[in-house]
Amino acid sequence: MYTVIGPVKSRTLRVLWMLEELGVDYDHQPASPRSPEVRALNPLGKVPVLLDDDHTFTDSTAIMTYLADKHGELTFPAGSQERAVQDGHTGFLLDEFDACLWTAARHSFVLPEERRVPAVKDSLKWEFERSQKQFAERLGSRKFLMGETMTIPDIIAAHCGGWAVSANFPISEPIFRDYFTRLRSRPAFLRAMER
Ligand SMILES: N[C@@H](CCC(=O)N[C@@H](CS)C(=O)NCC(=O)O)C(=O)O
Repeated sequence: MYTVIGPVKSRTLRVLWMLEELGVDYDHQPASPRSPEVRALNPLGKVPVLLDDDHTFTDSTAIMTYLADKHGELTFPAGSQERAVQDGHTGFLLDEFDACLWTAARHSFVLPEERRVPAVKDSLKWEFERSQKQFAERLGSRKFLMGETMTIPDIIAAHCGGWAVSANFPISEPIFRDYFTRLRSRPAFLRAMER
């Protein structure tokens, strides 16, 4: 039995969504980032954390990769050429979408107040718009980034789409908006959101 730790309104949603897609049983403890419960498992205080028997795993991408490999779904097999392409999409999304949104969050409410530089957000919004164009080129007319098969980077991209909307980052690419709206209407996503 898996236990997922972290609130739905965080990157924990990626793991909850994946487990719902896999149709696997799990417990969910919505402990807050930096809470004593989370720090006891991850000294950085970051979520998500996954408990699997005696093992503790951190980082949403590492956890999703573990689950996808273990269950043989939502990924191409390790060592395949498709997997290298898939991992390239994952890297792009972490560098260009996640990092941008996370830097904005740091300068809004994560860093100590005296260390925040709110003006950086204008530049990040510009970068995010540019990255959406690059995303649209990657996706083309495909259903998912890897074609007909939904994989880990689709979960990251669609999670970042919703994150961008709630952080007031403009969605400038209709292709990106249509894509993440479609993914976020999947029954597994809606079940994860109900947590
Ligand atoms: N790369 C990590 C980032 C984890 C992370 O920063 N999580 C946020 C919530 S979405 C957090 O716990 N922040 C608390 C902090 O940075 O102190 C992942 O993908 O899991």
